[in-house]
Formats: sequence, C-alpha cells, structure tokens
Amino acid sequence: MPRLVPEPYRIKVVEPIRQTTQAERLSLLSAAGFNLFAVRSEDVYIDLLTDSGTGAMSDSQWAGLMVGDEAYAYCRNYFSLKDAISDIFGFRHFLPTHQGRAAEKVLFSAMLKPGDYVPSNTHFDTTHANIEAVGAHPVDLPIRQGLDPTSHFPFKGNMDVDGLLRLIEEVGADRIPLAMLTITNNSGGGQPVSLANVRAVKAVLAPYHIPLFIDACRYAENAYFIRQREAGCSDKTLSQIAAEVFALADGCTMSAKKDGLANMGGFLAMNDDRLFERAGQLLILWEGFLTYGGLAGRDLEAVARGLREALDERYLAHRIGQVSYLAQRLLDAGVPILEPPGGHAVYLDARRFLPHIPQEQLPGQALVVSLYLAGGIRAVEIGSVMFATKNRQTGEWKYPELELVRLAIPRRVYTQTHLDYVADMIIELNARRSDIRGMRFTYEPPFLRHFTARFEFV
Ligand code: P61
Repeated sequence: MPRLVPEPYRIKVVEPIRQTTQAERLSLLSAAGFNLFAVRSEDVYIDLLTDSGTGAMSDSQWAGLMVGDEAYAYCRNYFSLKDAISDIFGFRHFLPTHQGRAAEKVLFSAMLKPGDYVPSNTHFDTTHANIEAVGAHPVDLPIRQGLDPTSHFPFKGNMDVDGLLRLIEEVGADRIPLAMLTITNNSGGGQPVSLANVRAVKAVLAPYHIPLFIDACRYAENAYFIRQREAGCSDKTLSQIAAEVFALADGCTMSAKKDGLANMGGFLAMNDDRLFERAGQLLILWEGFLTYGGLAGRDLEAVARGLREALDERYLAHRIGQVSYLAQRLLDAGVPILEPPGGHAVYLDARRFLPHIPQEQLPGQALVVSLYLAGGIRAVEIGSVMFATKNRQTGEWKYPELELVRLAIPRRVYTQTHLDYVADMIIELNARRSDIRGMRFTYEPPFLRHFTARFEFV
C-alpha cells in the first residue's frame, strides 16, 4: 500500500451527507430512469460523478470573494486573473468564460469552418461536440498504449505523433486550423501527457504553421506526473514544468472547475492578436464583456487564487496520493481497473468487471447503477452510453474500445475514511458481480446522450 500523504489542510466548515437505504435507492433510481445524472445530490452519499466544480475552496479563495469588484468593465479581479494566467501559462491574451465548453465554443467558432479537421490525443466530449457543432471533424489520435487498460506506460495520455503526420498528409494542412492536446487526457483515463510528447507534437505542427492549443483543465496534475515520471524533470518546480509545456503552445482552453479549484469558471488564452480580436467579439455576443465573460468579479478572484493553489506541491502529493491509494486497494482485491491510475480519478474497467454483459447491453451503465444501489456512491459511465455511435445508413452501432466507469475524486472534499468506504463497497460488489444484469436505453437523446438518457434492465 503506498504511504499516504496527509491532507495539507484542516477542515473549517462541514457539509452533512446522508446515507439512504437500498430500498430507497431502488425507487429513486427507477424514478430517475436509471440515469445517475437525474438523481438528487441529497440522495447521494459519496459523489464521485465528477471532479469538475465540486472541489472545496480554500479560506483564501473564500476571502477573495469578498474583494469581488462587480464593475462591468475592467474590475480589479480581472487583473488578478490576468496576472495568474500570465505567470502560470504565459499567454499574451485571455478571455474569461463561464466554463470550459464556452471557451471551446468561442475558439472553434473563431477558427473553424465546415469540413475542417481538429486532431487531438483525445477530445473530451464537450470539445468533440463543439467541433462537430461548427461542422468540423474531431479526430482522436491516442497512442496504442493509451487504449490498453493494463499497459503501465508512464504517459498513456500522449498523442500518436505518426498518426498526426499521416492525418496532415491525408487531408492537407490547410484543413487543420489547429491541433489540441488534452492534459491530462480525461477520456483516456486521466492519463498524463509527457513534455517530450508536447515537444514532438509541436515539431510536427510547426512546419505547417498549425497552431497547438492545450485543453488545460488538469494542467497541474499533469505537471506533477511529468515531474514524477519524466527523465530530467525531477529537479524542476511544478511552475517551471507548466511554463515549459505552455511555452510550446499557441493558446489554451481551460475549465477552472478542475485545476482552477473553483466551483465555476474558465478561460480561453492565446498569443495571436487577430484571433484574440475575433474571439473577443464572439465572447461579447455569447458570454459577456471581455473582462468578465459570464462570471462575477468574485468568481474571477476565486479562479485567480485557485490556479496558483493548484500548483502547490503538498496539495498535489496528497491529491494524487489519494487517487492512487483507492486504486491500490481495488487492485489488491483483484478489481479490474485502468492502470496506472490517472490524476483525478480511478477508472473501473467495466468489460473485465462484468465479462458476462456484452457491450450492447451497456456494462458501464450497469456498473454505475449497481454501485449506487450498493452504497449510495455516484460514478459516471465513460463508455458506450457516452461514446457509441450509430451508422445512420446501416443502423449499426460502433462501440468504443474502452468501457469505463469513472470514480472522480473531488478536490479537498473527501477523507481517507470515505475512500475506504468506496473501496469496501466496490470490493463487495465485485464478489457478486455475476448477479449484475445488462441495461438498454428507453430514451436516447440526439447528442451528449448520457446527461438525459433513460434506461431499464434487460
Ligand atoms: C468531467 F459528463 N469535464 O470530467 P466544462 N475538457 C476536459 C474536461 O474534463 C471538461 C471540459 C473540457 C467534466 C465535466 C463534464 O459530459 C460531460 O467546464 C478535459 O465542464 O465546460 C469537463 O469543461 C469541459 C462531465 C462535462 C460530463 C461534460 O467531469
């Protein structure tokens, strides 16, 4: 068992949580169409649905709310955020947005036209959907090891650089207005991207003048992994590593709900003056004025302070340690998980957990539902419900390679006892896994299906 790094904070405010009975949970689930997104938070005991916007803010961030300046234009908190972004990421311009997907929408609307291609290690689902929304094609180019749930490759989040080159040769650089790297690679299991890979991607793009944008949601966790695992990086500070990564990029999108340690917020940053101008016009149209972009002044302050706190060594050692502690407890009990664990979550491998359920019977969803029934734990399916696609002509389904259930750990929220409870419940469930039945859709919305779909047991 890895040695635990204790919490580098103590608890000042508590929020009661309530355990329900199994009978209550069954009736709550059936009312929710067996979709955990439709279950009330108050009916969840341990909520591992997401690490997005669910973190606990520090006393400094809460104090920051009180110095929120709610002026429409150029409030003081805009400058706090500008300084933080310039110090950490080094980009010349930024536009605040209410969350990550708004930054994506503005970026893609400003840069893409129908028929364009946008390669990435793996696009997150909002990124994927926002690229498609403007008529362009998202292309995922993960490395081979990233698709193997048992590979211990240290940087499974990397992009397949040869694949990138092939794509450029195939479709032509003029149809690729930008490339992206998601760090850490969320859809690929929260796996890190190495500094060497960012360099290699940049080296492929540079001769074609294709800009590189980083989806920076979990930049601090990625920097921590680089320091732990990449040759020549162990003596660098996390800020130095982040600076090196972003110096290779032309801009970034950010959901500050992750490594911004805020409950809401995001931004789009870039170096290019013309893009800044174009994107700024769209921001004004959709989000708000250039200096607040859909956020209150106090939110900007919380993000500014959170971005800096996220790079704290002791915080990251504790956080990544918490995730690997949970993973190790499951591994020791023979529970199939994606290895090695990522930065923000442990991913159960639903295909190996439930080998008797074929992919068309949604094993990931069946596992999510069973976990809630067993212990009031809410996880999220990242598999066929989220990603399977239907061929409109043949009606045939294409299923994703990985069928995962993500246990995302909110930042600074749960204690080790909570994690032990989660591990105990999963280990018990694993012991009686053959009782778990498959599921099917009873309602299937046209996009971002997982949020509002409904299900029943087969
Ligand atoms: C999450 F089920 N992630 O992991 P926004 N890029 C990346 C993300 O992880 C990400 C966004 C962009 C979420 C929240 C979430 O269908 C879902 O601030 C790497 O949420 O707009 C968000 O950032 C978007 C969960 C989002 C979902 C969409 O849990």
